[in-house]
Amino acid sequence: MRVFIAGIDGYLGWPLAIYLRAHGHEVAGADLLLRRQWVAEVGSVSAQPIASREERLRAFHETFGAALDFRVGDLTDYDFVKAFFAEFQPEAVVHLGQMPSAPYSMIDQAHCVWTQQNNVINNLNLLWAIKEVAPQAQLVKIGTMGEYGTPNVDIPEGFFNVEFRGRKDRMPFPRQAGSWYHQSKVHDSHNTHFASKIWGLRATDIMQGVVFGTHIAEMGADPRLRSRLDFDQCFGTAINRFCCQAVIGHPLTLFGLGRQKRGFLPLADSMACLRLAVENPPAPGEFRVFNQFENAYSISELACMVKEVAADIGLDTQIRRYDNPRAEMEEHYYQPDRERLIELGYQPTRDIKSVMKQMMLDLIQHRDRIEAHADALIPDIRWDGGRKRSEVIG
Ligand code: USQ
Repeated sequence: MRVFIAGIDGYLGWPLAIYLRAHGHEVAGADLLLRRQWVAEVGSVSAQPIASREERLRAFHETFGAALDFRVGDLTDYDFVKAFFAEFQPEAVVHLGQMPSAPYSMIDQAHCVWTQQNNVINNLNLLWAIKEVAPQAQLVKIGTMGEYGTPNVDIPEGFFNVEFRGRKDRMPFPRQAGSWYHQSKVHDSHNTHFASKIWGLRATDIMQGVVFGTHIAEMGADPRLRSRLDFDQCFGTAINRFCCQAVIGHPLTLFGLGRQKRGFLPLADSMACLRLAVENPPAPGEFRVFNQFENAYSISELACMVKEVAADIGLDTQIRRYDNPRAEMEEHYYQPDRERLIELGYQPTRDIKSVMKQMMLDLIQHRDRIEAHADALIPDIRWDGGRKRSEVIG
């Protein structure tokens, strides 16, 4: 299948290009290389060194014996997107090309507005380009479990049956996002649903949990093929940050009570699920929603797992509570469904501790890079728009 990857240089986009090519698909993609700039802007680097675009392309060619059409371009530039689609004629478009950080979107007015402008407009451009150039192609859109928030009821996959004043309907489940970034994904969900309804587009909206991991088997041993791994307060996410903290002997940073629950999944599971979505498209006009995660865990449960795995490889780790820079519930009910991908064949990785161990073994080799940017580990971006470094509270 011809698969276009929007955001092909990112944490998910680059591994997906390798994974889909290794599984027989033809891949092309675009990226403006912004993730590299954002991480520098917040004073950090990828813990794993990553190759330049040119080196990545050379390594891809040598590994797969075929060139990769990876262009530097802006997805908010409609002419660029439309012309690329007209040439490549995608059968599936996987949209991973957005600003993905909740804290980054909360920095100030400019970061909030830029995030929503970039994310909402580039998704609209992909929808329009599919409609105008490749109307049979499926859009596989990365949304987030965070679109739902943490309601005090079970979370279905996108839709639920409602009975109100004696009448019944199947309706979108409420979205109650927790950051300007998560809000941008809510707008995308609404726009994508609307586009599939009016134009008969095929779309899968993936409500993905927090992804963790340093590599996938399909990358082999070539260091030029490996993925980035961030640990700063904006682009580093919970397990990735904890593993980086463990390898430099920094306390694991639980925010607030640490009893917040989220869905998590290894990078390899994310790749497998995206492939399942691509290879099993919905019918024309169908807008389907998949909740994509291996399992739900509390943040303190994960920190304890990281501490235990770190001990196995001789690392002594402390867990500390920091005052929470975010406005979020720290203790809540959390019961999201996760059936649709299982029905398509998803087999969740059960042994997530071995993924953590592999990560730490990979990261130990880059301890110096993390230590040199350890300042970026402590959050100071506050949900009220202010800046104040979090302190240890327990
Ligand atoms: N947290 C800590 N300590 C840390 C980092 C995070 O306690 O050092 C807590 C946060 O307070 C939050 C939870 O862990 O309650 C998750 O935070 P996160 O930074 O790992 O993830 P989040 O900001 O929710 O965003 C990430 C990705 C985003 C994706 C989302 C999926 O950056 O692109 O959409 O995960 S989800 O969380 O399901 O919304």
